[in-house]
Amino acid sequence: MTCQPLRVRVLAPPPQGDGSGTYMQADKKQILNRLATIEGHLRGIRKMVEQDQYCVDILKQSYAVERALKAFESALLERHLASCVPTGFKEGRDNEMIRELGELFELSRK
Ligand SMILES: [Cu+2]
Repeated sequence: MTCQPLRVRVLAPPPQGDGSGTYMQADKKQILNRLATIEGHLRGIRKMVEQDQYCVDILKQSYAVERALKAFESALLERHLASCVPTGFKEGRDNEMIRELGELFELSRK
């Protein structure tokens, strides 16, 4: 990920102190967990192909990976919109933020 560091908390802030990124880490961990699940799933599909399993069964698993990847993208985009984008605007990088979001929107439709 090439995002700016998370500076805006999506979840409720800790009771006191600055929290030192506890929530940020949980967020990143969730995203990494999603990726790990997808990687494991893909290895399973590879094994199915190597073992000449039925195409329909392999395709069903592949569709499931696609759904998992979409969920990963949603989570990452949500994180970006909640953290990097507001930070970019606060830092006066409005045009860059808008250009990037437009680019993402176009790519997501291809
Ligand atoms: Cu971001």
